[in-house]
Amino acid sequence: MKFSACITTIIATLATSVQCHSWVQSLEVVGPIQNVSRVLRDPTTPHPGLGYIRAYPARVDALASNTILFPDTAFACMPQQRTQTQDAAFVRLKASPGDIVQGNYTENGHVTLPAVGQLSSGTVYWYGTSQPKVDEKLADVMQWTSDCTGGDGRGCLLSTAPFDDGTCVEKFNDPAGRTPEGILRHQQTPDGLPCASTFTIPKNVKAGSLYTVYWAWDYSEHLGPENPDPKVAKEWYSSCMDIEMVARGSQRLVRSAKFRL
Ligand SMILES: *[C@@H]1O[C@H](CO)[C@@H](O)[C@H](O)[C@H]1NC(C)=O
Ligand SMILES: CC(=O)N[C@H]1CO[C@H](CO)[C@@H](O)[C@@H]1O
Repeated sequence: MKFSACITTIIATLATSVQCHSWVQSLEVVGPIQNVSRVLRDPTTPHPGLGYIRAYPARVDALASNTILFPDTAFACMPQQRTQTQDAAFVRLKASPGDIVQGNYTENGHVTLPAVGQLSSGTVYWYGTSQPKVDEKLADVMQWTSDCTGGDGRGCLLSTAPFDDGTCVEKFNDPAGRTPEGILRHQQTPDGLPCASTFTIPKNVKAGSLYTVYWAWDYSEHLGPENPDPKVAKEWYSSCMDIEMVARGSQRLVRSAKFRL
């Protein structure tokens, strides 16, 4: 294989695992009354109106990607994202209770390169809580439900979406090995397009607080049907982020305030 975004490794359990990567590159309020510009932003520099994950390393880098092979025992966040820390330039999103937020992440070939026997590029889960833990476990988070009563009740499942949003494609030079669908998308958007999904911040989150959001991507099925044995490696990825909750109508919305009246 001439090129792959992924590196195939054999890990201790004798399961073949492909180390891929993706992470939440930016967050943006897209509703319900925001003026949605939907302009594609260069992810290597911060932009007004966009928010970023915890401790974003100020550049596009695999340092931002967190691979989870054993979701039953793993932390929800990578070490540098376990506390509510933020890069000075790549700031937190500001949003209000009830806002619809869009998160973007690059497909990095996980949609358009079938070379690894891909069955599905998997599912993305967005979870939210006002009571995050430094040692948050992914398995505890995954018990949260959309009615917010699941597991220990500290958080909610905000949204579930296919990783492949039907349009995303990375920029590539050589179409060899790409899926026909990937080649088609690339013809339509030669500069590439990130994958995106949205979630709604619950209306009862308090203005003035930090609301924590966990993005978890289950990519386990790309090699075939998922093995339920917790001792067999899976393939998940996560990003952890905080959103600064501000009252609606506050001056965060300089660029769109007139559309919110
Ligand atoms: C996020 O992704 C969507 C869908 O690809 C795109 O329309 C939007 O412009 C992207 N946002 C940023 C900030 O790049
Ligand atoms: C519909 C609408 O008002 N769109 C505006 C959103 O903001 C951009 C950038 O400020 C304007 O160019 C659009 O006209």
